[in-house]
Amino acid sequence: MSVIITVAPTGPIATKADNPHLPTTPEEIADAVLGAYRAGAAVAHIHLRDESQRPTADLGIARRALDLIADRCPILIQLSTGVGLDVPFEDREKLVGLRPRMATLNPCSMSFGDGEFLNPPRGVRRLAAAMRDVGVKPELEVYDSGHLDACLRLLDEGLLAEPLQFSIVLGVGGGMAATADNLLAMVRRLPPGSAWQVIAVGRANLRLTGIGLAMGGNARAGLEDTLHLRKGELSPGNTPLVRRTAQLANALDQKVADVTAAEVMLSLPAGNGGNQ
Ligand code: KMH
Ligand code: ZN
Repeated sequence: MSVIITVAPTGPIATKADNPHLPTTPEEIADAVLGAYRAGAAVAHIHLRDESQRPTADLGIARRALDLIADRCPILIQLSTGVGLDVPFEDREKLVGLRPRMATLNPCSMSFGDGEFLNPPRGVRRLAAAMRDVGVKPELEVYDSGHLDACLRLLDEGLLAEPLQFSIVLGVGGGMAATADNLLAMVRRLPPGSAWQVIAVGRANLRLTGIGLAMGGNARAGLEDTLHLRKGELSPGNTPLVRRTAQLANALDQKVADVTAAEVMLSLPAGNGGNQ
C-alpha cells in the first residue's frame, strides 16, 4: 500500500516572524518544494506571498513560482484557491487559468480563527465549473460535516466528477476540532473510492496525521499546518516535517508514492499544457 505525501510549504497566515524558515518568495518556495520532493513529497500545495509576505493571487507571482518549481522537480502542483482570508474570491478563482494539475476548492464560507473565509455558493459553483472545464482536479477542503454535504451537492449537479479527492481539515477555529472521533465520522461518510488526507492544524498535527495514515489515508506535511517539529521546537524548514511523515508511513509498512504512482492514485486528468 502506498501513501501520497503532499507538502504545504507556506499557508495563508504565518510569517517569517513566526518561523524564520517559512518560505515566502517564489525562489524560497521552489527551493522548499525541491527539498520536500527529495524527502518523499509527490504533491505541492502552493500559496503565494507578495513582497510584504501578504497572501496574494497575483498571477505573475504564481506563474513565476510554478515555473521555478517545474525547473527543479516534476512534483505535482496543487494550487491553493483559498489563497488568504483578505483576498477577494474573484481574484482567487483566476488562478485556475494557470492550469495546475490540481487546485483546492473550499465549498463553504466559515469563521476561520479570528477572521472570515468567504466562499459564496455562486462563486464556488463557478470555480468548480471552471476547474471541470479546463481539467484541473479539485481538492475538496472540508472543515465541518456540512461541507461534505455541500460537495456531494456539487457532485449531484455535475460540477464534480468521481473519484473525489478530499482534505479533512481538523483544528481550525470555526471548523471541526482535531479529534479522532471527528476524523472517523468524516471518513465513514466519504463516497467509496475517494482519495483523502488529513490536514491537522497546529498542536494536533503529528497525532492526527499518524491516525490518518493508520486509517489508510494520505498525508500532508509542512509549515502551512504546523510551525513546530515538536512542542517548543520550531521546524527548521519543510523538509524535516516531510521526512518525518515519510518515516511515519514507513514505520506503518506503507510505501511513499512517487509522482507517477500519485497521478494514478489521484486519477488525475492528463497534464493539459499547464504546470505538472
Ligand atoms: N490552511 C488551510 C486550512 C486552501 O489552501 O485552499 C486553509 C487553506 C485553504 O489554506
Ligand atoms: Zn492551503
